[in-house]
Amino acid sequence: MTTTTPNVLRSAYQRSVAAYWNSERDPVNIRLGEVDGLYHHHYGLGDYDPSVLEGPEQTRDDRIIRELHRLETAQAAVLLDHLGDISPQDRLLDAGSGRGGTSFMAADRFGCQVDGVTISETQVEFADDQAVRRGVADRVRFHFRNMLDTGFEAGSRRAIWTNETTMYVDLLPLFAEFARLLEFGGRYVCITGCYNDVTGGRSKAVSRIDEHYTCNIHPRSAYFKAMAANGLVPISVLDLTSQTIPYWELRAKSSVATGIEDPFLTAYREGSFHYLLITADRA
Ligand code: GPP
Ligand code: MG
Repeated sequence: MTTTTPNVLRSAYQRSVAAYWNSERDPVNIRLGEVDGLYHHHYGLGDYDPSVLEGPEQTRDDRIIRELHRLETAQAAVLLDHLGDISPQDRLLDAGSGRGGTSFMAADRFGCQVDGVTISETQVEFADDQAVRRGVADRVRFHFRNMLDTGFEAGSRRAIWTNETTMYVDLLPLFAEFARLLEFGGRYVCITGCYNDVTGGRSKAVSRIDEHYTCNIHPRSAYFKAMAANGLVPISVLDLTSQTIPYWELRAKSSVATGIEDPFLTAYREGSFHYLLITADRA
């Protein structure tokens, strides 16, 4: 059973992040979600079909939107590929669940129960409404809770993921909470952007990304230190940087570009920033 968590927003920073996501209605997210009802808050993976840029001008924008959405859905599918064997009895946690896209894909693939937590009440309402529309409200639920202190029962989770959400929290308390929630041998999958502290500090382009989203991108090493400190043992680390660059190139040519495309492309190309998928098991 679960307990409710009072005082979800615990700092001025967390309140400002919640305010950002409560008012966010960005066409790059809404118009892509309207393609098939899966609303994502992450980026894409894989090569785009160059033919979307050709053909009739009046449908060009629609073709690009659909292609960006296909690449974002492909990204979530890669994350789910790393969750291991999940049975319908298992319970999963989507930490920073946004409008619910990855949670619904997990529930469809595994037939299991998924809880999503977010500090945006608007996102909880939106995603719960999607769960009703999709007919899965009995097993996919969204909660106004803080991923640093979810209130869920210890050992209750077979797997947990964060799909581009860890840049909003300190990693040590986050992974302590995940270690508490995961059963022994349970799995954690993280897709994140992190800066390259092997070659230097936070680059100008990375700082621009932080400023744009009110987030705090961590150095690469911080992930592995915080996992080791909390009994989370990496089993694979994939550098997805080269596979996400085409998404940003296509997005830069689209009508839904937000202005953050150039900093992402600069940071990835200059090597100051990586797009990583880290899989770890609870020891
Ligand atoms: C937002 O996705 C994702 C983040 C704010 C995390 C930052 C990610 C990094 C890899 C640094 P979104 O889909 O809401 O963003 P956008 O509106 O730009 O599409
Ligand atoms: Mg988006």
